[in-house]
Amino acid sequence: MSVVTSRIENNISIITIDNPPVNALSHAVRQGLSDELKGVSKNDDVAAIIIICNGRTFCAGADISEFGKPPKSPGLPELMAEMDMIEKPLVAAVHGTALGGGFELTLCCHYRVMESAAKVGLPEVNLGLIPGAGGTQRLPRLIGAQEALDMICGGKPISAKKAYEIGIADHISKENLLKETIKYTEDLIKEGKPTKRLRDLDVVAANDLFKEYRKKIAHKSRGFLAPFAAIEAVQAASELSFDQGVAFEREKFKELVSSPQSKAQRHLFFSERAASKIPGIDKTTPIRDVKKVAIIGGGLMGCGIAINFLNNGFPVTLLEVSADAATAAKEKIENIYRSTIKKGRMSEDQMNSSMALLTASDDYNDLSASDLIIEAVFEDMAIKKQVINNLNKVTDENAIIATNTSFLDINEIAEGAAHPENVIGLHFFSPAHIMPLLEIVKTDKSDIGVIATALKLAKSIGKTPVVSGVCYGFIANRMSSCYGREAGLLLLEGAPVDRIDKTLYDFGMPMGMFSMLDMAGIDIGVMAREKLSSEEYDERAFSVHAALVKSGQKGKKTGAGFYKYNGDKTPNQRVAELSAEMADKYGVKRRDITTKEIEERCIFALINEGFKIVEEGIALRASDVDVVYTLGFGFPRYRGGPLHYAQQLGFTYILKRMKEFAKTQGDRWWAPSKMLVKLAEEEREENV
Ligand code: T1G
Repeated sequence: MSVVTSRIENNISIITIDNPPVNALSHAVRQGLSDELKGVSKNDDVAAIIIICNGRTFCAGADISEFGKPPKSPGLPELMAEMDMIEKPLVAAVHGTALGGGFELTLCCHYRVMESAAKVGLPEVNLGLIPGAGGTQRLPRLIGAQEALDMICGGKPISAKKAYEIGIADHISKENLLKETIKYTEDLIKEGKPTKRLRDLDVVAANDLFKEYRKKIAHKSRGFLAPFAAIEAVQAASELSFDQGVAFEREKFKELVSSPQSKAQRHLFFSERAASKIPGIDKTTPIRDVKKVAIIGGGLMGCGIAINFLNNGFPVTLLEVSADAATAAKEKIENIYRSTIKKGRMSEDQMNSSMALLTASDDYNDLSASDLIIEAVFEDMAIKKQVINNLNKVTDENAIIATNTSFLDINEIAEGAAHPENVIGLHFFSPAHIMPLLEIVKTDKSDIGVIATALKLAKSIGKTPVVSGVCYGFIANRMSSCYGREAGLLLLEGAPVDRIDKTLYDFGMPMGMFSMLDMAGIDIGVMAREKLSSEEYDERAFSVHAALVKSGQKGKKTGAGFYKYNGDKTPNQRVAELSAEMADKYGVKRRDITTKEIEERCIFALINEGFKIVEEGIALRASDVDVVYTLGFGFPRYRGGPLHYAQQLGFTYILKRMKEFAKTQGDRWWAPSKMLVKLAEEEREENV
């Protein structure tokens, strides 16, 4: 059955694309469209043409799985050049999300009818690309260069309402998209409306727009190639002819599609979707019906977690130790909403409808009707066990009990539950209502249906889930502690704190290790390590941290930590003194350290631990580790995550450098993971 079919109704040809799951513009679709369009444009019984899609969405873009393979004609640019020759009115009927090449297909049409809930967008920058089928040339001709840059460099879809306001949509359908598009097209024919080819229009661009735009995105797009290439392409649209501009765009696209950055970002696109594919879970796995949610603990995390559910329509009961504390927690949530409204990210109505779903309580009996209870109390095993004990008295065998613990052993927590099979870890990242990652930690006894329910819930609150086994720190924090260990040792070895941070920032991390510790609070890690034995972590590496906290310098919240925060942010001189003192105490040799060593010691520690996590079965696959570290700690997406980056850099090289580090550091932390050794061997065999 062809993925593209057509029929004629009242001298209008209706071409239908049917290529599940998202009508990606695969070769079969492009060929089918080309054939159908050639046929109808010559057919005298056809006065106008509608392009529509079956299924849940209009074309969601080029078929990303075809990238990197030999191109098969007709490519999208060829198809669109053919469409530009059509003399009959071409109308796109858009529902769902017309993205990338799908949106570009609509721009090749002369008119666009959108369903009121539909969206259009050019997300190519999220894949390390720019629109490659004329989008950078047609869109600015339709809506002006400024609006076009916002859509292309931002990579975010816009609503049908906005699309209509800025001139992308010509008509919004309220009831039946096809019927209303046919009616709209009949009117076009009656009124003798012309074909409206965007290639014939000029681009409106203010002076200095492109120079100013480069400055505007400099911080957010730091290190990425595609957003700046997009600016060049739109600038070309304002300076060159249409055909020259399309040629310019094509060259830029070809450069990017074969770049390591785009390969890395496409890797993450598929990895984030693969992470939800869990052995033993399929469409037949029983999913529990979660309607009511309870959160225990109204601290920063508890409130953030509650907001995720409130924003997605779940009634939430927030339990605290007293009525006053419960009221204070409710006020905390309201304050978070108010600051979100101030940033223009939500309306007063949205806040009110979310707040209407919130009940604050200090009585465990109020949780008895909850289907999911998430504890976010103080990070102390005894306190968490007490919570489980209390829950045993008020919940039944249907309630899922989740813990937000970052480090504690969830198997141990589950032991105290009346139904251990219902216990799972839901590890959110602070700020919990903003960070997209959710680690779903399965215990030895977690029921498969509970895991499947958690996966579905994650998506319903807009999170990207990754399943982890139980170990100290699960995936993200376990890797982060290794990265932090090397940064701490480098400090003792003589590397200044701001140089370590700048090196990691220049690598692409959102901020250096010590800046991040100051922001989160140095005391959190210090308290967590107090429960560890000296075998479990390197005391030397965190000795400066402990000394700072002991002297009350806990980070930004106390005005001083690794940096001083008195107006501007400057390195805390006390840190340099403490580093020397601790180096002396632990007999750590001080020396000049290269930027390269700083970067590789920290990043390779991440990589080695990541492979250990996979080989131990804590993570199901290497790409899960990449998803965790890019979404959880901002590892630069244009490097694809620590393990994808390792592959691009070369496993053999990493192993060689780790051996050199072992010579100076000892092999306590630099013994290579078996998986890394195996991958290096395979790499050498491939390169023979
Ligand atoms: N190509 C191939 N497969 C795709 C795909 C695509 N464009 N989009 C989605 N899939 C698969 C996805 O891997 C998953 O597969 C299934 O469809 C459901 O996706 C020339 C060069 C459309 C908003 O970047 O944003 O056009 O895991 O789980 O949550 O200028 O998919 O089931 O096997 O994400 O409902 C530009 C990418 C391409 C859009 C739907 N387009 N897709 O979200 O479902 S480049 C994009 C999405 C381009 C042109 C350029 C989302 C979605 P599986 P899903 P969803």
